Formats: sequence, C-alpha cells, structure tokens
Amino acid sequence: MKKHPGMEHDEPSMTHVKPGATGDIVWQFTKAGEFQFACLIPGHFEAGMVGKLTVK
Ligand SMILES: [Cu+2]
Repeated sequence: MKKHPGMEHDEPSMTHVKPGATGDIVWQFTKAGEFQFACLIPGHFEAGMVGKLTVK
C-alpha cells in the first residue's frame, strides 16, 4: 500500500467509512482458526489499526 497509495480497493470483504462513521462487513468463515484484519491505508496498520479474531 505504501508503494501505491492511490490504489483503490473495493471488495465485498472490505468497507470504507468516513471518520466517525460506522460500516458493516459480513464475513462467513468456513473453517476455525485465528484471523487478522487490518486497515489498508498506508501507515494505519503500523499505527495499530489491526485486530485479530478467533473462529471456533
Ligand atoms: Cu485506517
């Protein structure tokens, strides 16, 4: 993302929200495990916009 900051992403598994707004993503997992999710805006992952979830 740092190499291509103008790159646009538009996938069903992602959403874009304005500051202070909210959005929804529906993920249907087909197997158990630990998964990471993160913001793709350059610098945001490093700033902590990342999370982990566990599917049991
Ligand atoms: Cu972000």
